[in-house]
Amino acid sequence: MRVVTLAGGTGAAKLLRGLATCVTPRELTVIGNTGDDTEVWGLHISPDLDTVTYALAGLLDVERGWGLTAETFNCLAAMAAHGADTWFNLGDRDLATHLMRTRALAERHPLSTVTARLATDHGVASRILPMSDDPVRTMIRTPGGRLTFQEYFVREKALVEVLGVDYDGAPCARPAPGVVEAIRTADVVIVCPSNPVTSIGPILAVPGIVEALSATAAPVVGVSPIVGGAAVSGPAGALMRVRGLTVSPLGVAEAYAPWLRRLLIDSRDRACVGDLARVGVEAEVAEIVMTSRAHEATLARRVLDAALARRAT
Ligand code: FO1
Repeated sequence: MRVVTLAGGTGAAKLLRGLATCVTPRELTVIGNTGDDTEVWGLHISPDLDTVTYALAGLLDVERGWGLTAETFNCLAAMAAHGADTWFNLGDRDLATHLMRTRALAERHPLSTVTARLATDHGVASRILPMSDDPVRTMIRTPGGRLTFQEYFVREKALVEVLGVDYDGAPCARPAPGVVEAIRTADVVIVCPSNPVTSIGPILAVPGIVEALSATAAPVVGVSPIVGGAAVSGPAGALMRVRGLTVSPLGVAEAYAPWLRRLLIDSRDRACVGDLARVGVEAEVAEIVMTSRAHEATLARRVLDAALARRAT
């Protein structure tokens, strides 16, 4: 069964770990957000691709939701002594990933090739594809000017007022090799519980991806990142509001309609079932906040069952 997922970083990692227990690794494809990519100390960082890679390799720091487990930060301390910016915490072993990626990109290898190589190096058999090899950057408009996503999220701790969100470069970006074909030939497409505006939004902004999602015969099923009127993690609420979306599973469904067929929502949001039906999305009520590894696997199974039940009808 070919399972294709659209994924951000931290929010997606748990569901992907669960899916890895349900499907053969080679049958799992992850299409990852690169709108969060940034440059630090001259290095190209792809936070969401790395989070997904580390999660599937069993190496993700589970507490933080990013970076490697049992990490040290000696280089960061040394850079601070040089007076360098150190608000973006790069771990010592994580740096090897960024060094490898930056060198390969400088040698003109596309990001998709580099990402595949890094996945293999970490022992990940699943396919991890960046949404595009072309640069797309999520920019946050604030009263003080535009910030990159990492400046907004990490440096400013998502505390500044947001006036709007742009996906710089998206109109000219092409889907990375394999992205459209993976969606077209999938048996199931899953939208992970990631931020609809800054994690999934940039993927959808790449011309050709929404068209592929609309055309695929595979059921497209999502898991809501919003539970009880707030994001499970991160600043999705504020960013959804600025895009005119209600901070509820309905707002998530509206962001993905008309190609989303079914959305798993939390039992606390049971009252939204009728609203979702009105925008053409079937709701499936479940316990969607993943609190343990066992829960990740249970929810992943539930998502696959929801998709396959739909296929049978
Ligand atoms: N998130 C933080 O909140 N603080 C950090 O210092 C930080 C460093 C970092 C380094 C490498 C990496 O791959 C991710 C990192 N993240 C950090 C996570 C990242 O900012 C976001 O979680 C994603 O971009 C959103 O999905």
